[in-house]
Amino acid sequence: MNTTAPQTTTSHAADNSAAAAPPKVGIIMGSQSDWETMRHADAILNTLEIPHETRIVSAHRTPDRLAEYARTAADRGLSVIIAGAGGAAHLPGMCAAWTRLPVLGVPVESRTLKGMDSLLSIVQMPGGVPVGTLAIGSAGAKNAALLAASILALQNPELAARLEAWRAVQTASVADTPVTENE
Ligand code: RP5
Repeated sequence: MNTTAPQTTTSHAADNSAAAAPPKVGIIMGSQSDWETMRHADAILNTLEIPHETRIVSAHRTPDRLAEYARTAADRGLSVIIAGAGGAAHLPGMCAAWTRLPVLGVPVESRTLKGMDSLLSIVQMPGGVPVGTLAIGSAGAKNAALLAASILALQNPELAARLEAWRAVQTASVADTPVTENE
C-alpha cells in the first residue's frame, strides 16, 4: 500500500516527470484514505507526461478549500479535474457546481458498501451539472486519467501520439492463448 500523502499546498507536478510545466489536470480526493485508489490516476498521468497536481479537498471537512480550488481551477490553467471520493461522495458533484471544467468522478470503494454508495452518489447528478463517472476503485482512477488524456489530446498532437503508443503497448501485451498460473 502506498501511504505517501498527497500534497495539500504544493504542486505534485514538482515531483513527477512533467515537473516544469503548469498542471493541466487536478486530481482531488476527499481523504488521505482515497490515495490508495487515486494514486493509479497519478501513475497514468506520470506515464503520459501530463503535468498535474494532487490535493486532498474534502467537500464536508474542508468546504472552503473546495470552493477556492474549484472556482480558481480554470483561471489557474487546469483543463480537467479528476475527483475521487467514497461513501456519500459529494466531492465530484460539488466541485462541478463551482467550475465549468469537465469533472471526472471516481467512486472509491467504501468499507461498508463496497463502493456502491460512492458510485450511485457520483453517477446520479441531476440534469444540468454533469460529472463523468468512472468505475469503482482503481480501474476507475486509471480510466479517469486515460479519459483526461484523451480530452487533452484533442488539442495536443504530441500527447495524442503518446496515448496511442501507450494503447499499442497494452494491445501487444495481450497473449494469444491462456496459460495456467500458480501451479
Ligand atoms: C470521504 O469519506 C472520502 O472520500 C473517503 O472515501 C471517505 C472516508 O474518509 P476517511 O474517514 O477515511 O477520512 O469523504
